[in-house]
Amino acid sequence: MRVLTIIPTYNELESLPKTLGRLRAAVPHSDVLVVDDNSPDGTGQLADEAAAADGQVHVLHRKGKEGLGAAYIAGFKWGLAAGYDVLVEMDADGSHKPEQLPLLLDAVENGADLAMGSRWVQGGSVVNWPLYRQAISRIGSTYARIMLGVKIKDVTGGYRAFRRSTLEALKLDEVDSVGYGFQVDLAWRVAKLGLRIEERPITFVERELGASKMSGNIVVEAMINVTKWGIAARWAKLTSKTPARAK
Ligand SMILES: Nc1nc2c(ncn2[C@@H]2O[C@H](COP(=O)(O)OP(=O)(O)OP(=O)(O)O)[C@@H](O)[C@H]2O)c(=O)[nH]1
Ligand SMILES: [Mg+2]
Repeated sequence: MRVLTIIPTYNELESLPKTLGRLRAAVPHSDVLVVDDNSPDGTGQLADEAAAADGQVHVLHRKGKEGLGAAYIAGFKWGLAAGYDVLVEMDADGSHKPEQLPLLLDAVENGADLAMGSRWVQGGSVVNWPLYRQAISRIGSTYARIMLGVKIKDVTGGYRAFRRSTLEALKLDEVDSVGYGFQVDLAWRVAKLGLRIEERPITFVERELGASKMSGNIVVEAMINVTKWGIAARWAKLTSKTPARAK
């Protein structure tokens, strides 16, 4: 299977070279697409240099910071057009260990339509992640699981491998949420299609270098959307079960 690992970047000058190096060593058959939003720190240039030195590394330059979701959508479209069979989401900051990517790729090879790296299944863990971030993640995931009625334990996680056909089945142009909301949105869309989602335990490592792009807004957006989607799904179920009145 032809694999493309998509790494969105915004000011990841320090982290990106390490992540790229580890990824190329751990999974040499995966091509890489860095999607940079014109990072002021020159991450895009650095990615260009990496691409010039390594034919399996590609770069997609975007005009400005439009959020993680928009960067991934652009990356997915690029990868689908280029004919890849599996498209991977991976953060640049080292939180997603490239050495664990084979776990996700194996799951897809064995039939999963979407393999998700999970901190909150047995065997999953977090390293150096502040307690308040763990709490937000756990509470957010649990809320989404209950509200949306999905079985996924780590629904906000961003280490994922999509089978090509899964992304083709999604209406990517309709996805407009950003941040964690984007990750939940995609998982929810895949779940609604009835496709096979499998979680694999990962060790999530807090970023060592560079600054976080996480914000309170991102969390609030995700919570509001999950609430809306959950209510809409319940409403749809309710109205579809109402028996048609005899004429
Ligand atoms: N292209 C692009 N990449 C982004 C944008 N926002 C975040 N990213 C990248 O998405 C990945 C995840 O962002 P992070 O800042 O690590 O967000 P996080 O993992 O939720 O938070 P921390 O790890 O705590 O900083 C990183 O590789 C970022 O550089 C964006 O607007 N555009
Ligand atoms: Mg991060």
